Amino acid sequence: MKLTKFLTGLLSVLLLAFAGCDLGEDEIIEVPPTEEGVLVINEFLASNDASISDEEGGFDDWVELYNGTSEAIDVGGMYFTDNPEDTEPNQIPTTNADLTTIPAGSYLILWCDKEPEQGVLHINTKLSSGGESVVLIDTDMLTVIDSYTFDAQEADVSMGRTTDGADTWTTFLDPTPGASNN
Ligand SMILES: [Ca+2]
Ligand SMILES: [Ca+2]
Repeated sequence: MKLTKFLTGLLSVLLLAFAGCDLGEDEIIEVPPTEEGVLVINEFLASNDASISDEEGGFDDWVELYNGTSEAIDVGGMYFTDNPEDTEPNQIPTTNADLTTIPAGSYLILWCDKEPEQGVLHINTKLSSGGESVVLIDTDMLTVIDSYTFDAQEADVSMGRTTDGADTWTTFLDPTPGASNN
């Protein structure tokens, strides 16, 4: 009786193992792995001599955000700082959602010019070409959405992700503010 039970159990395990193998192969074919998109700091220029200028004609430092998700994201109410230890990061205003909303798969330029009077996309801090950090914090003022720490930067040479949203960073002699890094 016990032996029969053991053999039945063994058979079940073996059958399940084979079934599992088949199921695994089917899963790989039927459901290809998908990478969930994210909101990231995608590129920045910490020393702007002649890259692009803002609407006031200022060649200011800029940070490019990329919305890799399938939904629009309003960054109004989120925070940006150049210092991960900052206890008073700059809040992106919530007063103009048209300007602060990034469509799915699109880009947004934040100007780091210490000229917040120029509009909701102008952050009250500049980037240091000597090296520091770029940090995007969620509306709770706690959750770091993305951050990157960089060394000394050359004028008009940006740093960005090798492809939009990728984990690896590189320098770009031809910056692509507001457009794909590819
Ligand atoms: Ca400006
Ligand atoms: Ca870009």
